[in-house]
Order: sequence, then structure tokens, then C-alpha cells
Amino acid sequence: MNKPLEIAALSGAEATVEMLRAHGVEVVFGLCGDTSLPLYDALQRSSLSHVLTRDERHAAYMADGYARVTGKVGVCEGPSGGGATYILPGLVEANESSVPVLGINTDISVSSRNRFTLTELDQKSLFKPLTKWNAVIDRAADIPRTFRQAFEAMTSGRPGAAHIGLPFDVQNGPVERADVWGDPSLGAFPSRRTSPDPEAVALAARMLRKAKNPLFICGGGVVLSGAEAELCALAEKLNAPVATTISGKGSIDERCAHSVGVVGSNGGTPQTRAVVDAADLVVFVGCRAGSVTTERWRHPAPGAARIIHIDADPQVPGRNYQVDVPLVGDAKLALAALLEAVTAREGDLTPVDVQKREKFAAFEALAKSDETPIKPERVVFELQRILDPDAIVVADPGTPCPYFSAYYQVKGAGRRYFSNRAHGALGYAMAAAMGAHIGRPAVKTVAVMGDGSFGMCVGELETAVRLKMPVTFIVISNAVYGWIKAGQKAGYGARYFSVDFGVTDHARVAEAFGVRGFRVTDPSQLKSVLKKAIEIQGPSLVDIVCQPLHEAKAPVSEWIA
Ligand SMILES: Cc1ncc(C[n+]2csc(CCOP(=O)(O)OP(=O)(O)O)c2C)c(N)n1
Repeated sequence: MNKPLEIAALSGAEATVEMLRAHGVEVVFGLCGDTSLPLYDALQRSSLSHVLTRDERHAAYMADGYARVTGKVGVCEGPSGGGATYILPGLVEANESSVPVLGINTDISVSSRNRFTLTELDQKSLFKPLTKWNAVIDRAADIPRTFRQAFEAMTSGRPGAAHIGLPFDVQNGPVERADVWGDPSLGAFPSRRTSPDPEAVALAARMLRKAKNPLFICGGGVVLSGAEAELCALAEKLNAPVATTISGKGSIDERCAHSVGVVGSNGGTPQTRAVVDAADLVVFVGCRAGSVTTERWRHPAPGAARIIHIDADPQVPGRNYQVDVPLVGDAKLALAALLEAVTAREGDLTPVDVQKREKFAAFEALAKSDETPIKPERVVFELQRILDPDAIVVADPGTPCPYFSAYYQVKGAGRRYFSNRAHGALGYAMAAAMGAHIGRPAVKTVAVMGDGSFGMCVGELETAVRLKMPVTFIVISNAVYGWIKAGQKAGYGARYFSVDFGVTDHARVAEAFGVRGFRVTDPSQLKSVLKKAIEIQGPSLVDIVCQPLHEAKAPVSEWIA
């Protein structure tokens, strides 16, 4: 017989809220719907804050940006049907970027299944291949353990996204209060760190001792794991250079002598490639050695360097390169173990210094140009001069990502710059920056996007205004899907096709939402306008009429080829 209802003191919706709180969640990003009414009623009575967004995709991107800067699980929610299909892109990006984001979609009642009910959708199948872990809950009593499993899956091993489907009648069903508990340490990542095999560590240390030109290439794993101090100490002890992927920016203070900057085909330059090619030992750290980082597995060239590969995911080392020593474990623990095991070596960073000087000399020549339309280099240069070192910059694909990845120098270690590198979907930066601002409100946050991206996220300007967010949005405006047009130039004889669109005055659009808008066409005005926009207490937008990528020369030809 069922227990009397007095014991089952919580409804499913209340238990959901309590399970989030038990894991340290403070904020939920999302958008309402019919099937979410019980959940919203429970949220209304709780201490959780709720950020109402204008699109579920952006709720997920906000949760992603929030998670990246706080080290805590980001949570987003939406209703059934379209709410689920709209939230999906954000979960996909987070999952592939190893960022713990929990997506909750409410759903039609279990009792309404298979009856042509409006918004019915197989959420379990939809999210299964795209998240690290997912479930649709059939009984309210299963809510506590389902949430516990989701948090454990998201934050342990390689972090990732999880999804939970929460039917309407499940939200109204009974849950025993005593079962509503969670391990708060699973609300932050990485939880349950593991160390690599000590024998493999000893082998790697020996290999590092023998190497003439060792090089670290760090992916997102260093910042995700909080391993910046261990990396820096190891690089100093070995006097070895440290390069990063785009997601790895923040692994090391880019002003320091050991830092090489970003390598690869979206932000790497001939100079950073030369450093990779000179290495006789590459240590990949929390890095998948994917197509962009390695320029399609050509740099490092297979066999040209010995490989040590540190990763929390055992499936990563050896996937793309023949690995001499796989170190499977958390980056912080693995680097600490290596630091213990290696002996100091002399090492000469002069060649790295020469390459860096050459790279930035070429950049500055363009960055100081007074030509119109404004060169993207100038945008990076002026912003770099204005922003405080602790500011957060989020870059969209198109012009922003390669230019900022290459030339915007992260001052200090930790997450201060990021882009959506798993799928590179346009329209990520605005919402991700808003999530980042909520996670780290004391610092300035800036989103840089192309006008193609702007068209995909403009609705969230209303959210920024409603919540009075002092985030600055920068639009690189060129009335073209520039990256693709540049590809048509590089590879298809400049037979341009269906890549140009009309000019929009983004500053006026911003003003219509209540955002302070500025439009810049003259390079000499850029610095003062950016400064003014950044100092505004609420949201601001700077529309910068820029040179399109297909008209740029170096290094864009390298990136597009
Ligand atoms: C959702 C999505 N659709 C299509 C693409 C393919 N794509 C990559 S870059 C790009 C052009 C970007 O245009 P814009 O945002 O205007 O920036 P620009 O390249 O002009 O600087 C496109 C269409 C994508 N990355 N994401």
C-alpha cells in the first residue's frame, strides 16, 4: 500500500528545486511553458533565482557561460516539444566542450503519452547521443536519485552536459522528503579527480628529461581542472614553452616568457606553427588534438615529435597521434605528479621570443592602420588597451574568434576568454557573455560577434536590458557571412555565391531595445567610443563597420585555406 501523503511532504516540482539546491545551484536560466507550470510554482517559492530568457537556446548558452567562469554546474530549463528542440544546441556545445550544463525540459504527462498530445516528443532519444547522461523521469519518487546521477555524471571524469525530462504529472507526484539529499561537491567541477598511473608519470618524466625541445599544448582541460599553477610551475622548472588551443586560453598568463599563444587553423599564425614544428616532444594537456588545433593533424606532423598525452578521458590519448606515454587522469593531479617527478632543465626560450616578436610586429602594423573599413586587428588592439586584465571576453565564430584568439592576450591565468569551439555555432557569444556576467558580476564582460551572429541572438538584448546587465556587445559589421566568403575566395576562385546580406545599423537596433548603441566607421574614433561604451553601467553595443575577411591578407589566408 502507498504511504500516507503526510510523509511524502514534497511535490515532484518542489523536490526538483530542492535537489538543485542540494547541489549548490543558485540560478536557473530558462523560458516558461504549459508543461512547466508546477515547476515554476515551486521555483517561485524557492530561494533560487531565475533568469527568464527569450529563447531556450540562449538559456543553455547562458548556463554554459555561467559554468565556464564559476566552475559550477550551469542549469537551464524549458518546456516540452519546441522547448526541448530549442534548448538542444546549447547542451550539444556544452557537452562537446566538456562544460557541465544540466538541461531540464518539462514534458507532457506520463498518462498522456502515445495519444497525439500536443508537444509530445521522445526526449530520451533526442538527447541521448548529444549529452553525457540523460533520463526522462516516469515517477516522482525517482527524482532525487535521477538528479544525483546527473550531477555525478556531469562533473566527474570528462565533464559534460546532462538532460532530464520532467513530465507534468511527475512534477505533481509525491516525493519523500528524507530522500531529497545531494552531495554538494558534485555541483562543481571537476569532482572526484583521479591521478594517472605513477609508472606512466615516471616514464613521462624521463622522456621530458631527454627532450631537446619539449612543448606543452594545452586544451580546455587545464582551465576546467584549475591546473594553471601546476602548469606554470612545471613550465618554469623545465623552462619549456606552453602553447594553447582556443579553449586553452587562460591556461597560462600570455604575457609570460613561456607562453607561445594559440596554435592551429583558427588563430594560430605561421610563427606559432614554427614553434610546434620545432618540438621534439609534445605534451598535450586536456586537449583532444583535434582538426583545428593540429591543422588537420599536420602540426605536429605525425612521427615528428614524441607524444605525452594527459587527459581525464581515457578515450582521448592515442585517438589522433601515436602516443608514447598516455597519462589518464585529472590535469591538475597529473601535472602536479609530473612536477614532482621531473628534474629542472636549462631550456632556451629565445626561439619562442623571436617568433612572438615577429607575430606581434605583423599584427601591430595592421592594428595601427587608419584605413577604412576598420581592420579587425585594430578592434583587438584598442579593446586590449582598454579592458582590465580580469575582464572576460567571449568571441563568436567568423572574424572574432580567430582574431581575438590570435592577438588578444589573456593577462593572468584562469578563464578570461572563451569561444564555442565544439560546434562554432553563430550567435553564442551574446548569451554566453550574459551567463558569464551573472557568474562573475564584479568584472567587465564583453561579447564580440559578427553581424551574422547578431542576427541569431538579437532577442536577448531585451534580457540584458531587463536585468540591467553592464555587458558590452561588439558587432563586427560587414554585411556578409565573411568567413564563408573568404573560403569561396581561397578555394573556389572567388565565385561568390549567397553569402552577402544587407547592411543593418546595429546601434539603432540596440537603442530600440533600450541598449546604449554606438556606431563606428572611423578608426581614430574607435578607442574613445569603446571606452565610453565599456564604462556605461547598463548594457551597451558598439557596431563597428569592419573590413570583411575576404578583403584581408595575412593571416586570414592561412586560417581559411
Ligand atoms: C549556426 C551556424 N550556421 C552556419 C555556420 C557556418 N559559418 C561559419 S562562419 C560563418 C560566417 C559568419 O558570419 P558573421 O557572423 O557575419 O561573421 P564574419 O565571418 O562576417 O566576420 C558561417 C555562416 C555556423 N558556424 N553556425
